Amino acid sequence: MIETVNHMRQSMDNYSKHRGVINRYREFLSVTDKTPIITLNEGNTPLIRAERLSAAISDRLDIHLKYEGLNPTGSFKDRGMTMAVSKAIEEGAKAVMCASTGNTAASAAAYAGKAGIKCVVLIPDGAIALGKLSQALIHGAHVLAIAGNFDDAFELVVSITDNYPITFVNSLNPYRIEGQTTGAFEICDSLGDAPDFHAIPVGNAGNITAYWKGYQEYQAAGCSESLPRMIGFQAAGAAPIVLGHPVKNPETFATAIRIGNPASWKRAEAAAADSNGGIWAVTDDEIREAYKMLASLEGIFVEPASAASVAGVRKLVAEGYFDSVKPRQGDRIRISCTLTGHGLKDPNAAIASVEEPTKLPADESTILETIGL
Ligand code: AN7
Repeated sequence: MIETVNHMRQSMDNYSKHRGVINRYREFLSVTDKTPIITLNEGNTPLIRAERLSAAISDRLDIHLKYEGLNPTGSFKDRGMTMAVSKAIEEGAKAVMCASTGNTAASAAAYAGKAGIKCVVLIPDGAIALGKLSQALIHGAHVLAIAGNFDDAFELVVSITDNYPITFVNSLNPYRIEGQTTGAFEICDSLGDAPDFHAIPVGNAGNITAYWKGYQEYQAAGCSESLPRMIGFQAAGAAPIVLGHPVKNPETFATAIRIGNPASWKRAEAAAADSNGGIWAVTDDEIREAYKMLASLEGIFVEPASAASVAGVRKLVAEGYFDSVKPRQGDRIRISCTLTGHGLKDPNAAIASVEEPTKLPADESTILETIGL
């Protein structure tokens, strides 16, 4: 009985504690008492110490995984969308619009639904993961699949939202970036300071921009002491920043980051340069290997784009990048990796990366023989 009561008290406590990133970090965000807060209780995602993964990659690394797939719509986009939609409502908007490789669409659709306004999303036809498409549709967005890629969709949305009364909620909307700074705040709160390095996938380059801004603001406010070196990773077939020019027909199985002309290109380069980090490309094979390692070694199922951060850390280890680095504290280099989206977003990518299930008759002895018992 007492145990039950204690358990109930504890869960009520948890219930009241986290009410989304705006409530938790409001002094860092452009909100006032008048801002209506549209939240799905995003944020507060776990930072998971990845002992088995670290051991498999390098005994000099202490890797921490920020599992953003546990946000309400299954990706980091919710941190920015709560801000963008709350501010849109404050400003009297009746509709929001975005271009998307899938996750922004899913998040915008959910928050617009919660706010009771219209949502229009432009997606590249046939090039977004099934889970994301299902989300945008079930939340009631007007989903337009265009004959073109993300970059084409993005240009159209910029032009339409510039000229018509519909609020732009891609990450060039400054409130999106503001909301996404909270990922960095949470990591500092979990670790007690910033890590030595922060690894992150780069697509449209909003998130690396936001994390770097967040780390700097937290340090300036006296909430953390240090700054991490930002290390970003693009897919090799969609690596405009690494190549130094836009990619006309970007290709990668990590469809979330299949982007050839990132909107926050310059700010991503600045984050890498100013933090003494960098931006590199990882191949689809390297991404796929990291994707499987996360699932099998840590029990964490991410979508392919998310695994680019871990693939990148592995690649830099192989190149000796960390060899001359001294850990700021302790004897291992502390790295946080943003795992941007949940693996269930893209079940087809998982199925395509593994063996088919073994088909057997419903017969015990055959089963025992097959599993070696
Ligand atoms: C899982 O949804 O651009 O560098 O339209 O979904 O901030 O763009 C998604 C991007 C990484 C890259 N991982 O972040 C969109 C979209 C996942 C993503 C990225 C995305 P940015």
